[in-house]
Amino acid sequence: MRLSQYFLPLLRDDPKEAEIVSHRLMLRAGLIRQASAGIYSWLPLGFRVLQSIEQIVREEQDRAGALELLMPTIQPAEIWRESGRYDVYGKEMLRIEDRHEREMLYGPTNEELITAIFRDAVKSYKDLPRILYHIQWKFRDEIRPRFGVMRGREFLMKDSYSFDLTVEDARKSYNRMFVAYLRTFARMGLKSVPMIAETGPIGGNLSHEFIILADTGESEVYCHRHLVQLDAPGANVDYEADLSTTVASFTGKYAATVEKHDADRFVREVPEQDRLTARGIEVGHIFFFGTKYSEAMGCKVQGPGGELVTVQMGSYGIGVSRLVGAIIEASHDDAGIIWPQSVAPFDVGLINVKVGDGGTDAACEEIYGKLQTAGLSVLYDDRDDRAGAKFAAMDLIGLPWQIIAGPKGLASGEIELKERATGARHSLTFDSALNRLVQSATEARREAA
Ligand code: 5CA
Repeated sequence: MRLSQYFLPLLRDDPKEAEIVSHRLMLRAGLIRQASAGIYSWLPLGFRVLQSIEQIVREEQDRAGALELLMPTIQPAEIWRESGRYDVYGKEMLRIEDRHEREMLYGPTNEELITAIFRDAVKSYKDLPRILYHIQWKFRDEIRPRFGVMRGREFLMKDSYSFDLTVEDARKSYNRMFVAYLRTFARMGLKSVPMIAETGPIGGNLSHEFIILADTGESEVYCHRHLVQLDAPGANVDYEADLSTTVASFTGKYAATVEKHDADRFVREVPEQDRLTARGIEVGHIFFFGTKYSEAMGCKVQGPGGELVTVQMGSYGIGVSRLVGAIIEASHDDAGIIWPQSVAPFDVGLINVKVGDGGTDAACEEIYGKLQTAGLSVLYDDRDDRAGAKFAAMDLIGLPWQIIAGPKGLASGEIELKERATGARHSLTFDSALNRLVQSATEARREAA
């Protein structure tokens, strides 16, 4: 992509309304624009990141055996009356009346709709277990939308729903999603810590929040330091196998959000030097709520002995749009964003230091072509602007690599390769730079399906 033909409205100054660094950088780097409080448009650069994140989430859901479908954003009120949540949900739910005066709503979550679909389609235990998911916009009329996409009113969520015959089977589905979540966040360069959490309006009595530690996190969290050091399971994880020991290694030590925190237990169970009190961002939340919805909505199947069994259910959410902010919170410096390559909008930024200089222009065109032929995504800064301004813009938008090409280096057959994360710059031939870039891209995509 040529920057001269792209749509990348950068802001020089920090926008006043942005309280945290990710919100500031998302506005400055031209990723989003606010449409109204807590509701955002995704500009081309931001949309590319959102889509990469969505794709990683999708691949790990598929790998865990979940099946993708797509439910609408608008739902009928009736099913929420069936579950009993229509009145309970309160002002957070955006209620709409259509032209026939039918009560509708913009879905804040989808337990009711998926339960209705499953109930009407599945009659036998032979069609269990199943995990269904979609990636769809949600609306919650939060009292205080803030921090940009981190606490929006309209936001993109991946939500999965599991259907099992027994509590024991449901626990297996829960474990599958638990492991898939660890892998999903790790692929985005994030270290997530699962923590016992409050179930709130979704219900049930077993739930884990997946927390990214960051100073600007909304919630206070408490955990054993060792949990932060654990590595996520590898791509070869067998989802058909018993995952309970893997899950146990992540749940065996103290970890709780402030709502579930037990100060006495924390002190009793965690040696002083291992007690970690920090702030965290909730990027995912998984729930087991048994028959809460299936009972209320009559979602039953015929069991092996012909008896009717009420289906055991769980639901599993990931904040897809929130993750864009969370990744920036975890990975930035004073100059701007530092994208992990797996979610970066482009692999590499090519900076032509002297646009208008025949030799430099021709060399950059050739480099631009070769990078693309090698399968790399490139943002080519071919604008006639000061070199300093170009460097600052490229640092701000945070692509993992930069190739800086100017007449001096080119005269001796070299370009400069800069790694955004470390700031390290090396003068080398284009061919060696290309090798390095291809290797880095291959590593970043190693786990892609
Ligand atoms: N139905 C369940 C699981 S599918 C559910 O709705 N869970 S949730 O309420 O915890 O939301 C799932 C995830 O969506 C959260 O972990 C969080 O990452 C994200 N999320 C929730 N509210 C917002 C919001 N206002 N803005 C951005 N992301 C949000």
